[in-house]
Amino acid sequence: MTETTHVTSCPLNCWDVCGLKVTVNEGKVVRVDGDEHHPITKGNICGRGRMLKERVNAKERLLYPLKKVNGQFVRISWEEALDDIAGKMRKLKEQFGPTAVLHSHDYANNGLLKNLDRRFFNCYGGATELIGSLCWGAGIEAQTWDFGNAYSHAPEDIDNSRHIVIWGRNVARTNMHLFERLLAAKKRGATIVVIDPLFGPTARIADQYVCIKPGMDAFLAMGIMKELLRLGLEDRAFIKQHTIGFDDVKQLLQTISLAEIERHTGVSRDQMTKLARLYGDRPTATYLGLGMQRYANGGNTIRWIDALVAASGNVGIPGGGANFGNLQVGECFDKAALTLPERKTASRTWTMMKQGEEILRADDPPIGMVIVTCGNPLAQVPNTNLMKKAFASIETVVVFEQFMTDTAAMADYVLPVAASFEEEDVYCSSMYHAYLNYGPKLVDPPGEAKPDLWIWTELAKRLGFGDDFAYTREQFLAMALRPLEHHGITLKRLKTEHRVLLPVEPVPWRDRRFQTPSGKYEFTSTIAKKKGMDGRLQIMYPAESEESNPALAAKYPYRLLTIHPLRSNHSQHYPLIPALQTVRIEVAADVAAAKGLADGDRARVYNDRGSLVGTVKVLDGAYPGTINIDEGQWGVFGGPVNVLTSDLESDNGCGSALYDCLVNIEKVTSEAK
Ligand SMILES: Nc1nc2c(c(=O)[nH]1)N[C@H]1C(S)=C(S)[C@@H](COP(=O)(O)OP(=O)(O)OC[C@H]3O[C@@H](n4cnc5c(=O)[nH]c(N)nc54)[C@H](O)[C@@H]3O)O[C@H]1N2
Ligand SMILES: Nc1nc2c(c(=O)[nH]1)N[C@H]1C(S)=C(S)[C@@H](COP(=O)(O)OP(=O)(O)OC[C@H]3O[C@@H](n4cnc5c(=O)[nH]c(N)nc54)[C@H](O)[C@@H]3O)O[C@H]1N2
Ligand code: SF4
Ligand SMILES: [Mo]
Repeated sequence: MTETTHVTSCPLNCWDVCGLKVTVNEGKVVRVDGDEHHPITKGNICGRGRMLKERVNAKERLLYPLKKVNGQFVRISWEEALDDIAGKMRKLKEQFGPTAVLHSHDYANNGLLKNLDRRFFNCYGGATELIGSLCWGAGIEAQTWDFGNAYSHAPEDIDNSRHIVIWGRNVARTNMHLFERLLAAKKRGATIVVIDPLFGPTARIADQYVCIKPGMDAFLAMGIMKELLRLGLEDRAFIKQHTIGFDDVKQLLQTISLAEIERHTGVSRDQMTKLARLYGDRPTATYLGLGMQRYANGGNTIRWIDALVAASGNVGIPGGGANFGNLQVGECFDKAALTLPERKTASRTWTMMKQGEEILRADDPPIGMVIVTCGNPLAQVPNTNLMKKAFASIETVVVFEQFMTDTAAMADYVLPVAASFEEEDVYCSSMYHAYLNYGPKLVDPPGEAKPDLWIWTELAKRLGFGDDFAYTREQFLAMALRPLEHHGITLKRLKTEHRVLLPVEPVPWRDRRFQTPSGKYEFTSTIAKKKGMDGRLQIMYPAESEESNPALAAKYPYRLLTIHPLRSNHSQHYPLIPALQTVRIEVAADVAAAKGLADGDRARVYNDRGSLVGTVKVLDGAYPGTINIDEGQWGVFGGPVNVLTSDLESDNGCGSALYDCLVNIEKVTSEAK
């Protein structure tokens, strides 16, 4: 048979949503390359995308439905698996109502049809659902309070920026096509600033690197704002005509001195003055990452950075923006047509962060079953030891998976699902660019693995709402794309052109019409006030810090970051890359000196929640007292790092505090076998 090459999309949860070219031979994926015709990603892809070939072909793929009997998995038929699960769901609903079933999920796959999970649970009558986000929840809510929504500028708009501030985004590692644009911007003379506690490859290309104490970015924004006002560089016309609450900001700024801010952030007054001049010399673009909002004060931090961008007149102008997420992309589709929210009759919601605690506490009704899709919560949700206890307490754990992850290993039923290139879908993300990529089905799933949608359909039939799933994938896609028809965007066009640009505003808020209740940019938030909160910007510290909890800081003096791995998308690539299968503990130079640690030493990192052993690597240029362990490691390889992290929610209730974590570290001289 001859090879054929097809244009498709990377489905992984990532800023970039690259266009791919996938070569197939004899029903197998034999090569994954970049699609040079994709307008944003232009043929360049990362190793994680390239390794989708190894992932789909891996010998470790799950091939058959499994049921745990006396602690061991045994192969069962799909009939038996589906009948058992549907039977238990029916019983739970009769006895307790539909919220006795928990749907635990994340966003492992950017396919639009992955939203059909919600259709299933809505038609079932509801379920206990998870709200908020481990990933970016604090920042999205913060921007919703400030602007009324979270919108970013189009990638090309960076060409209009005089200065570019990369604030807590690990661009070289997580957002490679923004990194390419940064290199080009630097070449044409734009200034690049990187604000991050860790000195990495993005900082290496910066004109100014600001090494900040973790969790203290709001203070830096305050310091820059104080200098901006002292130098008279604020945009008075914008503040006057298009904002509310600036007097509250000025008042609060008077209560804190630059000396205090220097002490809190580790950033010098000179650097703040320089940054104030740069923000005043418009247009300055700010690219916020997710780093500094994964703290108990994360929402307030993003709001202070937004406030700085707004006060300096960098909102709604080409080359500016407080670029965080781009929810315009997701708003293009008719998600209600896919998910049928009106079918829900009962509802209970918990935040993503608190699922462990809530499972253990729930009694009205208790959780009788959890169904896990597109996620690996026992590695990725904070406080793993609590999560394990919670999952162990549930009578029936069902996991739809491709691999035997830490979560699947705990399941009572594991249902094998299709992976990349094994099902038709369309792909986009509300993170960076606004292209929608078409992804045809290129190969069959191995063994008896099935698409998630097939499983929902079979369960729906058994539970009496099969009619709601009696549509083809194309029909479902057409439902979701309907609002785009009057822009000339149809599935047919997508199939021929491979990708289309969604109708989004490239320079959000250009018309100065904000989606807040007042229609203005809100330094003091009406939405927050309506929720019973103060609404003004605050002075706030991370929860695990010398300032908030000195006793804890005395016991656990080091700050633990757990950033995203370079070579893996969260936990997904670890089983494929032997070099990744150890825990690497990166420590700032002062930590190494204090604890007598050198590269290659074994060490144990611990706090009251858990402990982890790994191999030390000393970091250059990291903020003193900082330790990093990349997230995503599997239990069998010594992970996950979330045994150490806290399940606290962010200040605005919607995000995680994954990086708000104090630990101690000790050298390990002999390891128990
Ligand atoms: N290689 C790779 N790429 C990915 C992913 C992956 O798993 N692997 N995941 C994708 C997903 S789902 C997401 S959400 C994105 C995340 O994309 P990023 O936001 O770039 O990723 P993070 O790893 O969260 O890293 C954030 C950065 O914030 C810094 N940071 C931590 N705390 C602070 C702080 O208090 N202040 C400041 N200023 N900086 C801080 C960290 O040092 C790090 O450089 O990446 C996407 N891309
Ligand atoms: N400590 C720490 N923890 C973190 C983070 C951090 O920075 N530090 N980052 C957080 C962030 S930003 C995110 S987005 C989350 C990510 O959390 P998760 O999404 O839970 O992480 P993944 O490892 O990508 O796990 C996804 C699982 O879904 C499976 N999967 C892939 N495609 C499909 C599919 O089509 N159907 C089904 N049923 N399953 C599929 C994969 O095999 C994989 O096991 O992790 C969060 N956790
Ligand atoms: S993981 Fe991200 S950067 Fe890598 S190929 Fe996929 S979309 Fe592109
Ligand atoms: Mo994420």
